[in-house]
This record gives sequence, structure tokens and C-alpha cells, in this order.
Amino acid sequence: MTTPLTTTKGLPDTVEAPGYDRASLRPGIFHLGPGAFMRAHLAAYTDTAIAHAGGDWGIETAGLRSRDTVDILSAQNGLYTLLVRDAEATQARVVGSIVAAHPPSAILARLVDPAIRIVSLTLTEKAYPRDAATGDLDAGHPDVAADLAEPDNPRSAGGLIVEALARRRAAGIAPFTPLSCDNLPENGAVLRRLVVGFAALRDSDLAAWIDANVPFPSTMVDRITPASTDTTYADAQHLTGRQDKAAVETEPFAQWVIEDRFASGRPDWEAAGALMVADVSPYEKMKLRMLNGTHSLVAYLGFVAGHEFMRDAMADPAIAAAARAHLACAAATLDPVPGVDLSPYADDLAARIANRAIAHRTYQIAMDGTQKLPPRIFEPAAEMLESGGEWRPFARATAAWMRYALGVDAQGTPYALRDPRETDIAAALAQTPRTADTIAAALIDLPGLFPQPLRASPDWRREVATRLDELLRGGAG
Ligand code: CS2
Repeated sequence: MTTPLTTTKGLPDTVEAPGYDRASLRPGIFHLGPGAFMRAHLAAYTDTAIAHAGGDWGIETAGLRSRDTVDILSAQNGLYTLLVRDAEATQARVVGSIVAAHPPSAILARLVDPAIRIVSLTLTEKAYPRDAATGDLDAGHPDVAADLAEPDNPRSAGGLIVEALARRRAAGIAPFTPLSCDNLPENGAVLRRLVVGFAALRDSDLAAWIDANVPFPSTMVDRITPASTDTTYADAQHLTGRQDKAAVETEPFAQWVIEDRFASGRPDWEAAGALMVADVSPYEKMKLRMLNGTHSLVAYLGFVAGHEFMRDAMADPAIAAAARAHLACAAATLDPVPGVDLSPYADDLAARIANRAIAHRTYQIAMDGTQKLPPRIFEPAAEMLESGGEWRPFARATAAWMRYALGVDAQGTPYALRDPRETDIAAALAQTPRTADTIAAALIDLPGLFPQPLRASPDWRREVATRLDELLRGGAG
């Protein structure tokens, strides 16, 4: 039997190991959501930052609900292998920045520890319960309602952060900095609104204190990271000689842009290549509209055409051409982004999405469409409709999502949508004859999904229906 990865001693020379003494590393960050993305991104940046500049910035982590990854990480002393794949080779690196992994029940006490100075999050879009019309906290969301009923036993990210900050304030402990690393425009501002909104429903003094004392920097995070598979684990074992069930695989590219506002310090993430800026919003918009929007388009077109992986979808000339058109259209919605030329950026994105070395499932990206599409597709479409710019490629992406939302493939085999609004979608479609016009109308009229300018536009409705009709007839939309 192969030895599990529990120590960095004796790793082959070809494997990069942490460049610091792990035994003396103390925690400074608590990370909510120890999924593959965090292990490919924040933990890797922090590993490099500690190697360059030291500091007690070890990462403790937990999932809000599940302890699967946590148990594996604990058994491996926090160690895991990061595989970086490109066309030529796969490089293995063992990352050492995770110092402890906890069950959900331990989170609150750890967030109150003065050693924890940053609480970072990768929880996906649906962990930010917002009212679609106002952007304020959705106080009716079941997790929010449960945490308001029992504030000292919170289970949502917002409830945990508010209770931990309240306890720190009462004990005279400086606040930590909440750091959202999720794919939302102005993710720090969104989190701030939710946390302050939640606190206000409990105690207006607490809300005012958080507002005045806790910074919520926004970040743009980027690294294409598919869910790990048995191939990931087998390749990690082959390259390191250790068994590793927490291994992750990713692409060579990584980008992190962070607003430099921290209450109690931060690691030297610049040493790992992070860009510290005053305002992240131009970068975030660029990445959401160009990378993520094109990702969603290719995932939906690819999935309904029967492509399991993104790389195979991009090998289909009709889908690759649609991706190119989408990239150009998305770029045209952006204000200038400091230091970025959007034309080579678009070329790089097309190559990254098509990367043959990465097995990224179309079905993985297709999930949670109602959460992902508003900033990626609907908001730029609404802006372009209002300003007279090009918006048609956004209608194609929307139609591709609608085709996916029907929940049956071209052979008539059903699949799960994996979307928090799948019940609403099924109910809207249940009473609808299966024509493109009626399907498009039913989905555009779902409450709180499409921005008003799109709902009100006959041109938008017609274009979406036309594209959907093409897809229903088996074309590429
Ligand atoms: C993808 C992202 O799953 C998705 O919706 O678009 O996870 C994407 O891979 C990352 O944002 C890349 O940085």
C-alpha cells in the first residue's frame, strides 16, 4: 500500500515542497469553503507568500456543512498536492499553508480567536442570500431566518461572521477582515451589505460598529480548476509517491487582484504575484463578463451538444466561433482596465478554455445558472440594449442556458439541473407548450431573474426565442 501524504519528508526532488518550516507556522487566516478552487488559489498564493516573507498566516479551514474534505486534510496534516497541467507536462507541488481543518461545529470559536485576522470565503454565488430586486439581505432566506432566530448558533456565512464579530467586539478583540473570493461583482461590497444588514436586524449598534471598523476588500480571483477525479489522485500518487485524496489539478495561469484594505494585516501576497489595488471592480467585471460569461456559453452549448468536457466543446468549430463572438461582445461592454489589453486577454482566454490538458466538465460549469448568469450575461446585455451597443451574443448564451434548463438531452434522457431555483424553473416550464417562444417567455418572466430592461424588450425576447428555436432544432444557436 502507498504511504499517505502526511509529511513533506522524502518527497522526490521533482516535487516542489513548502519553502518554510511548517512546524513553526501559526494560524492567521480562517477559510470558509475548502473546495478545489481554494486549494488551487488562495492556499497556493499564501504558501508562496509565507515562503518569501514569513508571517503567521497559516490557514485553518472548514466547510459550512460538510466535513468530507476536512477529514481528508486533517488525516494528511493539511498537506495536499497541487498538479499544474499544461500541454507538455504535469508539475506537482505539495502545498503546506493549511495548518488545520475543522468540522462545521468548530467554526465560530475559531473565528473569535485573536490569532485569526482574515476570514476568507469561497462558497459560490448562492452563499450570498440577496433580494434580487434590491440587492439587500434576503431576510426570508431559510439560512438567514434560522440564524436570526438563533444568532448564537449560526450556520450561514453571514450569521457566523456577525456573531464572531459581536463576540470579538464584546471581548475587545480587533476585528478580522472578511475576504470574499467568490465570483460576484464587487464581492466585498456585496458581503459587507449582507453582514451589516444581518447585524442591523439583531442590533443597530453592532451594525454601526461593523460598518465603521471592518473593511470588506473586494477581490478578483481567477484560475480554472476542475473538480478532482480519480485521474487527479492517480497522477498525484504517481508524481509524489504518496497517496493523496485531497489532491487538486489546475492550469498554469493564476490571477488575484485584491483591494488593499485590511484591518489587522495580511500575508505578502504580492510576493506570489497578486496585484494589490484601490478598486478591483474593472478587473472583476472583465473577468466575469469575458472568462465566466464565455465559460457559461461554452458549457451550455457544449453540454446540450453532448460534449462532456470544455476542451471538446471548444474543438467544435461552431462553438469555438460562438465563444470568439462572445468574447468580443463582452470586451466591448467594458471600460478600460488598468494595464490590460483586452485583445490578447481574449486570445489567452480562448486558449485557456480550450486547454487539452484540463478535463473540465461542461456539467460542472452549467450548474447554478440562475446564480451565475445575471452578472455574466444579463447585466451586460441590459447595459448594451440601453446604450445601443451589441447585445445579440448575450441572447445566444441565454438561449443556450434555456435549452439546458429543459433538463433533457437530445436523446430525451433527463438530467438534474443542479440549480437552487430548479423547482421554480420546472414549475414555470410545466405549464408551457414546448415551443421556443413560450419557453423563452416563461423563463424570462421568472421573478427576480432578468433585469427589467431585458424583460421589457421585445427585441431581446425575440432574439432569445430565435436562438432557442435553432438549438431545439439541433443547431449551434
Ligand atoms: C466557472 C468558474 O464554474 C464556473 O462557473 O466559470 O469556476 C471558472 O472556472 C473560474 O472562475 C476561473 O477562475
